[in-house]
Parts: sequence; structure tokens; C-alpha cells
Amino acid sequence: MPGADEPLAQRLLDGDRRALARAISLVENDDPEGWALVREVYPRTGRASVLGFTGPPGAGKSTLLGALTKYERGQDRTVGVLSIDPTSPFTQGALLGDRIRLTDHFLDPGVFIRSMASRGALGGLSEAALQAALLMDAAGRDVILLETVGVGQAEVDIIDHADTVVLVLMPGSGDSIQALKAGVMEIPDVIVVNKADHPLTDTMVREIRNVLALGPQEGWKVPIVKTEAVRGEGIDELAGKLAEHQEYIRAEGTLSERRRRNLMNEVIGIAAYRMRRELEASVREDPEVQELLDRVVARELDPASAAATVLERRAEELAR
Ligand SMILES: Nc1nc2c(ncn2[C@@H]2O[C@H](COP(=O)(O)OP(=O)(O)OP(=O)(O)O)[C@@H](O)[C@H]2O)c(=O)[nH]1
Ligand SMILES: [Mg+2]
Repeated sequence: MPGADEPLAQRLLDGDRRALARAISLVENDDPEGWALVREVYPRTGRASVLGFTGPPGAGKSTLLGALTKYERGQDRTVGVLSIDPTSPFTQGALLGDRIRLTDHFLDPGVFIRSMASRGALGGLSEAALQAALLMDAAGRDVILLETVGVGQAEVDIIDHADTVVLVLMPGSGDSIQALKAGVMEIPDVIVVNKADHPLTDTMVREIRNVLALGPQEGWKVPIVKTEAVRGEGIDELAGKLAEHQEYIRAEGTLSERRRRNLMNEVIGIAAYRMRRELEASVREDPEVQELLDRVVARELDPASAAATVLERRAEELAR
């Protein structure tokens, strides 16, 4: 194989798909080599457009990603797809084709598809997902599409890595509208009502419009796009709105602001995740912390005071 003995980082930067797959596995397995690789190629990232798709199960996110991938390929742009499934115990394999519905693109070297699942710790998954997106970016993918089921906070964290956030709904996704209304779900940049072949589509669009009318009216006006992903209907319009949003955030300076905020969240996220792991280890291994816990259980010491003591002990340890 040509270039096979070149360093992994170089092959990755050259866009070698096998190197990209290997690199993502390293970060997914929390292998130090993976982190070292990201460190090395990080200065070469920031070029890709990162689009995040979230929404309830079965809304058609994967089908939509398949249709958009086809569109982007038609524009001669390379695509990386990262499907993040916090609920599935599987990572890759048989399930992948079904979940991602991109089987048409498996043989196209311009399309790289990867699925990631939780290994228990969601903080870890979000972390690994960003690293994977960075690796795709470094490997020269023009467009990175992230898919995640939008049901809770952890998934929202993952979507935070995107420059443009798309909420995919289908007629009947009433819960999501309630979540938007209640402010549980942040207002996305673009809303898609997929399965527009459904008779209740226009009712759904009206309901969304009513919810959006309650929010801020200045700045970017959130478009609602009707699509029928299985037939590729509405994809051109969606691609147009995505491009408009990218253009808008670039022109307004919000792109760099947004990336700054997202990266800051990421730094804090990684640090917090590691700190938590260290604290958990110290709770397991330190007999004095165990004793503290016993006192909490015996109602002699309240949890907040115990936590303060744990942190103090940790600070002392670090000072030594
Ligand atoms: N009628 C109709 N069905 C659609 C449309 N788009 C997708 N579907 C179907 O809806 C089902 C779910 O589609 P997916 O793309 O897997 O949905 P998803 O949001 O990725 O689902 P999860 O990843 O499981 O959350 C599939 O059977 C699709 O064929 C559409 O425009 N119209
Ligand atoms: Mg899917």
C-alpha cells in the first residue's frame, strides 16, 4: 500500500480514509495516541463547515443526511458523517448501514461515515465526538454532518460542536414543540419538517411558527423547511438555507464567537470530565474519603461539607 509507512498524522492530513478511521478508533478508545494525534493536527482544523442535526427518533435525520450528502457530492464537496447514538450499545458493524441509511455512499471515497455510541460516560462520548469531528476536519472533509437523537442535555452538548444546528421534526413531533416552547430545547438555526408527504405537515409548520413568534425577532430569522427526505424533496432549499446561515454567521462575526464559545465549553467539558474521573478514583482509593462518606451516610456530616473537604484534600495533594 503506498504511503503505508508514513506517520499516521501525515496520512490523515493527506486525506487517507483508512488513517482517518484508525485515528477515530484511537480517540474513541481513549488511547493516548489518539489524543497526541489530535494535538498534532489541530492547527490544521477549522476549515470544514460543521452542521449538526438533532431531533426525535425516527424523524428522518439519517435519511436527510443521506440526501444532503448526495447534494454536497454533486457540488464536488467531500463529506464526513458522524452519527452519535448515546442509547446504542453498538458502535459499528451491521447496525451502521441501517441507522445511517447512507449505503449508496459507502463506495464513494469522497464520503466518510462513522457511527459512535456511548460507552457509559456521556461526558466521554461528547469528548470523543468532537475529537472525531476535528480529525475529519484535519483530513480535509469540506462538510461534516453530525447526527444525534435530541432527547436530553448530553446530546445537546454534542450538537454544540456545530456551526449550524438543524432541528429535524416530523408531523406529530408535538413533544419537541413543547420542549421548544418551554425553553428546554434551545432554538435551532434551521428547522426541518420532514415527511412532508404527511397530511399534517402544514399544521406542524404553523405550530412551529407560533412558537418562534414568541422568541426574539431580531437577528437571524429561523427558516422552516419542508422536506421529504426519502424522495430528495426540499433538499435544494434546505442546502440553500444552510448556506445562507453559514454566510450570515460569517458576515456577522458570530461564527468565530460561536466557535470560541463552543471551544471554551469543550475545554471546560474535558477538564470537568477528567476531574470527575480523578475524584471518583480518589473516592474509591482514599480511605479518608471513604471515612468522610461513612460520616455522610451516618448523618454526621452533610454532603456539601464533605464535598468541600474532598476538594480541599485534593488541592493539598496537588500542592505537594
Ligand atoms: N414517509 C416518509 N418517510 C420518511 C421520510 N424520511 C424518512 N422516512 C422514513 O422514516 C424512518 C426513519 O428514518 P431515519 O432517517 O432512520 O430517522 P432518524 O431520525 O435518523 O432515526 P434515528 O436515528 O433512529 O433517531 C425510515 O423508515 C425512513 O424511510 C419522508 O420524507 N417521508
Ligand atoms: Mg438516524
